Amino acid sequence: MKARRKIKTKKVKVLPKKGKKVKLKDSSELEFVRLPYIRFIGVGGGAGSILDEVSKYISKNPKIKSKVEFYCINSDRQALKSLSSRVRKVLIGEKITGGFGTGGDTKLAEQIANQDIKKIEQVIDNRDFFVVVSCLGGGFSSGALPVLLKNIKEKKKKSIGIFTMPFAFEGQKRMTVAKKALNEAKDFVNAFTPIYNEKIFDFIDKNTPLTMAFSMINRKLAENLEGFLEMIYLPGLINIDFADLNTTVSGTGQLFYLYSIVFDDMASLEKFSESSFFVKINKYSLQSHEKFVPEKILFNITADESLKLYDVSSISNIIIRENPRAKVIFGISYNKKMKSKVRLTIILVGRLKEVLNQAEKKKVEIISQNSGENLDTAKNKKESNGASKIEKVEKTKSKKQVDQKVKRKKAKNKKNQDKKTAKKVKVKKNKVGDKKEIKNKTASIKRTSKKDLFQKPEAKINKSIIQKKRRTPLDVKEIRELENKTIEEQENKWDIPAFLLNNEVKKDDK
Ligand SMILES: Nc1nc2c(ncn2[C@@H]2O[C@H](COP(=O)(O)OP(=O)(O)OP(=O)(O)O)[C@@H](O)[C@H]2O)c(=O)[nH]1
Ligand SMILES: [Mg+2]
Repeated sequence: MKARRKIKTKKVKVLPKKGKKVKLKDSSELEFVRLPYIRFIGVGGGAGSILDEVSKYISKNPKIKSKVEFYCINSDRQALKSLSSRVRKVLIGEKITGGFGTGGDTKLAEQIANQDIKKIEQVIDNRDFFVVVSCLGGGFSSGALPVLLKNIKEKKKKSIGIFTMPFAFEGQKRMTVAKKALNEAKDFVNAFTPIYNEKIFDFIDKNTPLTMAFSMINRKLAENLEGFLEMIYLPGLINIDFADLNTTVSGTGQLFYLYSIVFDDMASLEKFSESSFFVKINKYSLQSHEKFVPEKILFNITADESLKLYDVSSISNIIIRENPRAKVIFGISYNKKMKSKVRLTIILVGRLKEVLNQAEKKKVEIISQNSGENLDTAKNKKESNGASKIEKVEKTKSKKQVDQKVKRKKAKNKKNQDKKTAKKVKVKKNKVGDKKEIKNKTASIKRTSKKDLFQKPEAKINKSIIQKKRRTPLDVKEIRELENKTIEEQENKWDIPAFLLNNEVKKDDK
């Protein structure tokens, strides 16, 4: 019998150590590719219920169910036991709480989370991207959350947070606990989204039982997350993948909003967007983004093959209208099952207007310190340019470069000047013949010119900043953030196709 020839396959590693090996159907070359997994981690009882609902939803979607994992961390054994086997359970602080909840004690939650840090570390081991869910206001959820997030950040992994805020009827104290936890947590996540439980009243009537109301909130979240996972994991005609997600969320403490909406047809999508897209979407969702400025937008359109370029263009225009200068990554997926329906999944990452304004103010201060101009001049200069905030960040950097260039030019001019003077001195030397005096002059000129040439212009700038005003750690942090942001922008990973930039496809032109 003939021996079967061995077919050689090439191993392609996307992320070396992570994920399970997945066999691709249509390529013998790329037979083994490791898919990066997104791991969901719920913190506390409410988050466990949410992940139970989300995992139920996802388990019905064979295309993505094997690509996500669900974990729940809690001190309450009973609450963990009530979850389905789709969610892996991690019991924390058993020795201290005896397997019960913390009874609203955030300090106790923090203490047991730190004591059981090894268990938490195991949950974040061997994955790089986490979606952390927590229902703020509760003891365990509010106290243990920062411990988990801090650990993720220290390990230089990425996380986005989905944090629910309590109902008004739960009392002021719970809201205060929730706000405090949110404030602590946001410095450790790349981006977070607050979900206002209270907003469910916009969707339910008076007779809806509480459990049903919670279930509705959780289901809404599950629908959005399903769209999000499909966008990341399913191949598209224009594909959005994990790397796009990574780029979109990079940064610290940003706000993000996630929506996945199915429209009956293109006409209803267009009708939806007749007035402001955000105002509409705000009404539609449990999230809230008054005063939110999206700086990065990742969106995907799923439709059947009849989707027209014009449709894509008009959807994009609707989205971009909110901030035409936002960076955009977009994808298109075909799905025969959609028939005339259109699904729009969108992630908006940005900051509140006032936060941006504060950052802007700080930038002007830094520029004025760098250039020695007074605040008003620096501000006027920036404003007269009429540049966008994103452009302004770039300008902060280019301003530095310009300063350096000017200094270099000055140094060069001085060198030339020195040479000329040296020549003149030489002539004089020949004429007068006073060798000693001339030698001293030349040496001193050479000394100063060398010193000038080798003195780094940046060093001068920094010195001047230090002399003018001692920078606080906050200043340093902000400067660092600015620099990171600029670098990110310069990576130029973003592609806005020409037809998306043409914002003027108006209805009347149709
Ligand atoms: N959206 C949503 N919110 C929930 C749900 N269950 C609880 N919550 C909210 O979450 C808050 C915190 O509740 P839990 O998560 O049960 O509290 P915990 O963190 O386990 O706190 P302790 O039991 O005190 O340690 C509540 O005040 C509710 O506002 C849920 O199923 N869905
Ligand atoms: Mg609990």
